[in-house]
Amino acid sequence: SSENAGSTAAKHKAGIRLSNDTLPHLPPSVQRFSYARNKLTPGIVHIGVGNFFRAHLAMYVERCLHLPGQEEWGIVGIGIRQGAANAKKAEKVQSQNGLYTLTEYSPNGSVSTRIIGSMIGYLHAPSDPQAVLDLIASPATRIISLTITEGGYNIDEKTKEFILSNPSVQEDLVNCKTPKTVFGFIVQALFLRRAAGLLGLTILSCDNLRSNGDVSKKAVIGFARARDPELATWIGQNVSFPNSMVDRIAPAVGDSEASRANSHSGIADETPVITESFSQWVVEDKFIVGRPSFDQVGVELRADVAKFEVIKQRLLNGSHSMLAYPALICGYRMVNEALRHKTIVSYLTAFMKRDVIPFVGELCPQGVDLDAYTLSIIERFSNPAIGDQLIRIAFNGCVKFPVYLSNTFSTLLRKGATLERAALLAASFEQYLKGSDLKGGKFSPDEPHLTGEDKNILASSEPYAILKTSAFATLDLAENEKFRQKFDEARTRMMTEGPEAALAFAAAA
Ligand code: CS2
Repeated sequence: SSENAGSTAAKHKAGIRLSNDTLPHLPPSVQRFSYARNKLTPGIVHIGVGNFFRAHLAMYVERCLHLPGQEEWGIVGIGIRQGAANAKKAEKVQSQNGLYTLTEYSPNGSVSTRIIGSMIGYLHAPSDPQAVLDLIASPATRIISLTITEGGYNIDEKTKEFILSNPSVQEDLVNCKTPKTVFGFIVQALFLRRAAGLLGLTILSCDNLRSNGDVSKKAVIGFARARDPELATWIGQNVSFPNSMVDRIAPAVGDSEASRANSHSGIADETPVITESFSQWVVEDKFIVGRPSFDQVGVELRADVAKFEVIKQRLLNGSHSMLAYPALICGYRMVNEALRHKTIVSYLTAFMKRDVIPFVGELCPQGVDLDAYTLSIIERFSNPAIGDQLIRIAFNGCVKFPVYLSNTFSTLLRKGATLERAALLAASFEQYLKGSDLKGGKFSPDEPHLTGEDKNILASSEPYAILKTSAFATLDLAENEKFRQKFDEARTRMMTEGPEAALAFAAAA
């Protein structure tokens, strides 16, 4: 779930440009919508218009718009971040009237491109905060959806509370009418809705968090309570927060990905999105003032979302993180490239079959075959067409581990189970932070959520510094003698025999 929709330099201008005007002239191989786009009105305001949103929620809404009576579910995207690059992105999106191509690559090699028209507007919040508040506070808006990344919810991993002391939160609490943060905008808009006697709405998180709806509620109510307890009570009664499990791999789109997609489509899209053919969305049917006909377009509306989340985060996202660091250290840069190696496949399979599955027990949703799920993850990661980047997955490990891996690791520790793979993850994360692999290659580690304290520990010569950072908070790895020993072994093996040998050893453990 990254926020880097439009980082495509427009090198590949070959092909027709994309806008309302060129729609009738697009290549016939590209699938186009058949609804009347000019009849759509905004019912959904989406914050965080990255590739994942554009490949997932916007695609499901696109399908809905082809059904009768769905005109009121157009989406307006909101870019919340400051800065020239983000203002530029807004310009690109607007220059294409919010249209973009979604190119899907299936594991069997077939490729298809469709135009997505569900995003009918886009606002860059720092350029016009009032327009954003007016939109969310308008009667037509019934859903605020979010893809603001795992780290965007400002929740303390230990206390599970919204971090009120965060300086940008404090600033937004003082300047309520001119917010800058996601929750500042949401709460001010809800304040305006309440003052105008309007209904509440649904806040729909589409981020990979445990209980993403409950976490969103914590954040919104936490902010609101600090501002005005009565408003917080009103929100508690008038706003619903469905939990959801989201799944679709959407790689970063740089120049090469963009030109590959564009040369397939024949369209010079400034903001193309690429993805796999697979897509899944399991969501609680808790939409307090209505929703698009998601149930008719492949979305699973169910009460047991938490179980799907456990399986997906521990197996898929967990495997992604387990893969990214050792694979980068081996010199690989693409997910599918790493998966061509048997050792890596057996290491990931061992992680899923020995470290995760034996311990999920009744957390597994009924009817889900975990062996088949494991195989499908390997197949999806191996898909050579999609070209997913290890560096995308490695990004922000410090926020991802607590969501994707800490349950698994703490269970392994508690049960006295095999720690070799967990230890290799920690050792390779340490090496990754140095920005170089063990083959002489370099990359730029990106860990925006490492705290000042983390950086001090890492810069010190303290033993087991990496295990003491917030990436592994709550696990107390540095205090665990057995873990320290496995960590030392993994590190020594990686450095002396090489990362492949360390992987082979971990795969067999
Ligand atoms: C990845 C996810 O960023 C990551 O660490 O694991 O973006 C993953 O691709 C999606 O959750 C797939 O649904």
